[in-house]
Amino acid sequence: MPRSRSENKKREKNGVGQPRLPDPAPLATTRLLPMQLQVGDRLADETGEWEIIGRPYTTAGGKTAHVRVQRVGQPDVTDLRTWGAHERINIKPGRTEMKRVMGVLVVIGMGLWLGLAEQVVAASCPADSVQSGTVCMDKYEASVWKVPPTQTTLISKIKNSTVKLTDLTSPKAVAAGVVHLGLVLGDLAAAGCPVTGNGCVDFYSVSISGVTPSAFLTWFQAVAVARNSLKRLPTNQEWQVAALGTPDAGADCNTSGTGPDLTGVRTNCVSDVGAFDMVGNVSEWVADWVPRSTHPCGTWGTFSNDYQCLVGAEITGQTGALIRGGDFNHGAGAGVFAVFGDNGPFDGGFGSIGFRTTR
Ligand SMILES: [Ca+2]
Ligand SMILES: [Ca+2]
Repeated sequence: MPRSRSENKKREKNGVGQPRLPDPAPLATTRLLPMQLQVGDRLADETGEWEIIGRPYTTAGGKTAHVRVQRVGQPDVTDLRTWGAHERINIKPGRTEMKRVMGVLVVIGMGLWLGLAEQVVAASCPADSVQSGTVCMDKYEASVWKVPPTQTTLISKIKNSTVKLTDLTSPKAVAAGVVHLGLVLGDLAAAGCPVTGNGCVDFYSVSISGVTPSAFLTWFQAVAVARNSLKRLPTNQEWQVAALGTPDAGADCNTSGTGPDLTGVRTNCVSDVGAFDMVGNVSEWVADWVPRSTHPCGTWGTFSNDYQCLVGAEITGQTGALIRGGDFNHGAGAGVFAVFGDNGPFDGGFGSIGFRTTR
């Protein structure tokens, strides 16, 4: 960091080569890297004053940093802030900032300066996901929940990826109308999230273990609930690289069952990066649209026994939306290469098609 003239003068007075202990950070504002932000820190901009409510994390190979914030005094107003990982952010002194300054003073007293302002903390994904290349991929197949807008704390936890199954199923949440959906045909639409996704605002996807993954949903419903959780569907490529290394159809993954297992119970059905159930259980919508494929399916030839249903092009009706991995009933045809382009984004009538999200 360039030094100011006055600081250089002070250094000269102290003698060249004598490292001078820096002044403690002023309390008016402090400039930090995004990854140094802590829950409770406050920042102000033209939209008002905001408090950090989640741990910062990075994407784009550590180049971009994100953190959840909540408007001070309005816990129902949250936002996701994004900066370049090396941008400096002005924060206002809060409880955590006082702690941070006290910590610095103690260090100075010991004759050490840790250079906290320059320290870069290792990037990490929220606990509901795994780092897969440049993205944080959900660890588990998605489950969809209706959460009424009165449940502001719960919604904040969903948006910052800290929600637990016990939060969603507590007597208080159930009494407030929180309900798990995507379990039978039509339940999402009946509850207010139509197959078009239009107006689907009180429904959220989460990545948690020990729960039936949601299905019976269209691509539009999937992207709407992902959006509401500040997430999205992975692209075909993002899904592929997160799936690599998952055992092929067999005992490890649910590929020869009668319905989906609870998320994460197949403890060996894990990919190289740590994502569960990317082979079998429920097939998974991904982001990409394609011309809707014709039948019969093709094959991968000697490369793989997985389904290869991305051939030809229907010229009437819906477009195609890609589905990956195969489901609980696909047997050997399930696998990390299994691909289906023969479903349109409105095909939401299946208990075997779900999704997972990323950010
Ligand atoms: Ca799956
Ligand atoms: Ca296979």
